[in-house]
Amino acid sequence: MKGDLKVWWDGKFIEYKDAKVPILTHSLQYGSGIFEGIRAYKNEKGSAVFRLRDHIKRFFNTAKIYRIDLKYSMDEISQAILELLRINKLDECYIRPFAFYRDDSIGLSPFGKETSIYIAAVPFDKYLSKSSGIRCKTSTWRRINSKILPVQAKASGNYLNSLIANLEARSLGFDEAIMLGENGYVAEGPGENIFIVKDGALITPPDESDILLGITRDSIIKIAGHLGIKTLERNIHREEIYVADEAFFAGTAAEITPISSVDGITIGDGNIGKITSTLINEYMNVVHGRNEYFRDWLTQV
Ligand code: PY5
Repeated sequence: MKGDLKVWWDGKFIEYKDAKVPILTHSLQYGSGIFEGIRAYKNEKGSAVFRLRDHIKRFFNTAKIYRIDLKYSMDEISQAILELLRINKLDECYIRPFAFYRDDSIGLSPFGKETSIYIAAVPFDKYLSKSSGIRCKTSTWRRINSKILPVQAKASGNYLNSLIANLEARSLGFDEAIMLGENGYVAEGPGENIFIVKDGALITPPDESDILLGITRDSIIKIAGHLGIKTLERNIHREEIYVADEAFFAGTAAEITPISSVDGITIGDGNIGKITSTLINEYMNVVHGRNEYFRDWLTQV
């Protein structure tokens, strides 16, 4: 399937199968890649990329943190993404811009070494969703924090912390992990932000809780506000999820994924709650261009 796709690689469109790196590539050895995850959705005029500018801004911020010179402007990368979707004739897809140190010497320091960027776009359906909601486990692994790594940077290395938590949860028969921060409060999922619903309002961990400030999280807070649903950004105790009325994950890949149980405890009555389903419905309206109010979030392909 990917064999028929083209990717953008340092300014050129090439075949997916020709996009290869040496096995000793620095970013493969040491996790020094940086990336974004973006989705495009169909709408009545064709398709559009959701919150492209915000994702590109975060990509450039991550690059700055890791001293990667992207060599292209934000506008050039954005145009490359749109052109890639047109060339591959993709409407609904997942877009992965990735920058990395392509040096293949053994040394750890990438200082001053050459970098490359690629952009891949692939068809991608639901990430975690099951019609019934997912079963989560509180991880025994803590979420990384700002004393250890830049949590606002979307860097490959951060995802080993995500992966170890996900592997633990999956090997015990759960669908996904929930990670606590250093202080014991709820932080986020391995690749998703988390929300709970209590007494008609949303509660989500705040910026200070060392989460990745997700673009979906921000979209949900704004969409909920527009629907008259309040969001409190505050620390969440682990046990607050157990007694929440509803809970869900939010992320580009996960979109809005309802959580039906945590650590074997059923959330609410175990069915997808009213606020969660209202938000899923409105989020889908927004990304598919059926909500005029949030139309600026879409960049037409
Ligand atoms: N927290 C973490 C650790 C994430 O990796 C992600 C996104 C989010 C929160 C949500 O951020 P956003 O809403 O900006 O996407 N994860 C990626 C995604 O594309 C990768 C998942 C495999 O959703």
